[in-house]
Amino acid sequence: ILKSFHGFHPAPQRLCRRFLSGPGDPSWNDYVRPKEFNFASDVVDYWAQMEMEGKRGPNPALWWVNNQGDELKWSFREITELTCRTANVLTQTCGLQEGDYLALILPRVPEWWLVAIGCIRTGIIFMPGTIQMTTKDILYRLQVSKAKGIVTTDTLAPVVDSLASEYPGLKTKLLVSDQSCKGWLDFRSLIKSASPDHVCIKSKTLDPMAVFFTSGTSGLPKMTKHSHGLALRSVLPSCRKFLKLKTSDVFWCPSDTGWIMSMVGSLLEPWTAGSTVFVHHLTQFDPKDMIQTLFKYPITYFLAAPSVFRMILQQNPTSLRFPTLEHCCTGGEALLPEEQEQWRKQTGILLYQAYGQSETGVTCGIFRGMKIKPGSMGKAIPPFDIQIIDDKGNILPPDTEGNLGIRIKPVKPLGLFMCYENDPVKTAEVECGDFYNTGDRATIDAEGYFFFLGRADDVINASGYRIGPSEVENALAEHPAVAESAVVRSPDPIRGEVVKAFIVLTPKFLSHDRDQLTKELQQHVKSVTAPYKYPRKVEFVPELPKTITGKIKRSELRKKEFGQM
Ligand code: BCO
Repeated sequence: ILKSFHGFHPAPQRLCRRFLSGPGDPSWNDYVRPKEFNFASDVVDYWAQMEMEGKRGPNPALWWVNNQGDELKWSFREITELTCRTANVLTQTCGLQEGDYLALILPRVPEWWLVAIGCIRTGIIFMPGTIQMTTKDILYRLQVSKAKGIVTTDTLAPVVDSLASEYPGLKTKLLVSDQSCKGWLDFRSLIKSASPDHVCIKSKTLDPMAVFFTSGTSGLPKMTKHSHGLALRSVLPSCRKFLKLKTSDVFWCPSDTGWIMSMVGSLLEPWTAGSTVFVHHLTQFDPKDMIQTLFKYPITYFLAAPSVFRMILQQNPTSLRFPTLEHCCTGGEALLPEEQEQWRKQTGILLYQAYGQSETGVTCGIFRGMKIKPGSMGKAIPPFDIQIIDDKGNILPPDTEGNLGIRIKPVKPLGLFMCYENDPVKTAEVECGDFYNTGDRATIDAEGYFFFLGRADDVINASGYRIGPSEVENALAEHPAVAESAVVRSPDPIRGEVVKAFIVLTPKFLSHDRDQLTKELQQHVKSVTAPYKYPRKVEFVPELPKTITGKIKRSELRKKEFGQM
């Protein structure tokens, strides 16, 4: 569909010219806060312009492959044109407007990038979600956000249709598939006929851009709302120094498109630098596939959760000396110093740690070239001022355990989430004095390096997924065998932590085969909520420890798991 390239209206791009090209402007620093910013016009279109002026090499902006031998390469000029077309589909064909919510539930297909940038061009707030979601997860997200539109695949389209009576608010349903589906608009054919002429909105930096759902100790996932500031943060000098990406880099972040890690690692960071985003559309995670990919393609930069690195190492292949790989970065869960060392020994490449949350994006990390301290997740990345605080928000001295806090007063830094949408109580709960309390326990040393210790609450971090115990307990409660349950984290050599369920059986099931029942309950959880949350460990118990008021003492069970009792 890219026969001509004519509809591109380049924005003035003064902002990006000041930093993205040349040695940079000294007045461009981590604390500047331009009133307006839009990643599509300020970054994507900037690189498209550079391509037109012959100032960017021939490497693609997006390089997509799958296991069936399909391959696709798009330049920034093509991305600009296709996302202008997408913007027109979203607004003209679908009638969506700035400020409307759109659920974006796609696997790693190129259209994910088109819809995300198309939304940014139009001010439609997109909500990435994993394709592992089940009926209930999707219904909840639609209802709580009052989404006007959804983009998904033919696998999930029937699920969405089955929700029509419970959620009649969908104005538009876009299908990304080679097949058609009744009642759904065919995205692929629509962008072919849509006009490439589109004028990007002039978004204010603090206007909303995207929402990520994130789990907490209690209740259902919260809508973590981010402004365009999340994208602008990638342009700030410290973020550029953190990864030190070049236009010639080929960047691979295999994280699921539903998570902020994918947004940062497969879109914002590499495209800000004019690098190539590499995407391997794996339908099922397989570390052997990953090794092959790292050998086969000229990937220079690899960002993934620690579990991915562990699973690759566990394959014990003859060689892990990847021909083009230069830099590896990991985040999303804790990494042990031994694992870091093992990766270095086997690949010859240092494994740099970073830390972030759905609320914070990239927060701290080992900057490229900076001294690595084993087990440390690095230093604060400005404009974030990170401190270790007590429960009242007082700053604690070095080497003292406390909560990892990000200063929000007097000014909330760019890149930090705006709020939990429609939930002022939960938003206020995470404010602690002058800080946002991440809920993570850590220490800082005298040189400003942070060391992660664990969650302060009951949230489970299993192979980089944040899982709320009550989400799993609610799923278990729907099974007739479960009288009550308590879900906690439990250590695991590969996934760091896994979900463990302590279950009290209903009398009818007491005589059932326990192994059989374990499998049945695991399958049940996989079917009622996103499968990554299922309890990999199950223990049947006669009763659960409780307080005198009847509240389950998850902490007691957790401590037992970690041998602390
Ligand atoms: O292990 P099982 O086979 O019993 O079950 C697995 C899957 O097979 C299964 N499953 C997956 N998709 C399914 C499905 N079942 C039914 N229908 C589907 N559509 O469910 C279980 C899913 O668990 P998993 O995803 O943990 O398993 P897997 O495949 O072993 O993947 C391993 C990892 C390491 C690749 C995966 O856990 C992963 O990607 N982890 C990283 C998550 C991540 O990116 N986190 C970052 C969050 S953002 C952040 O932290 C902020 C940083 C700035």
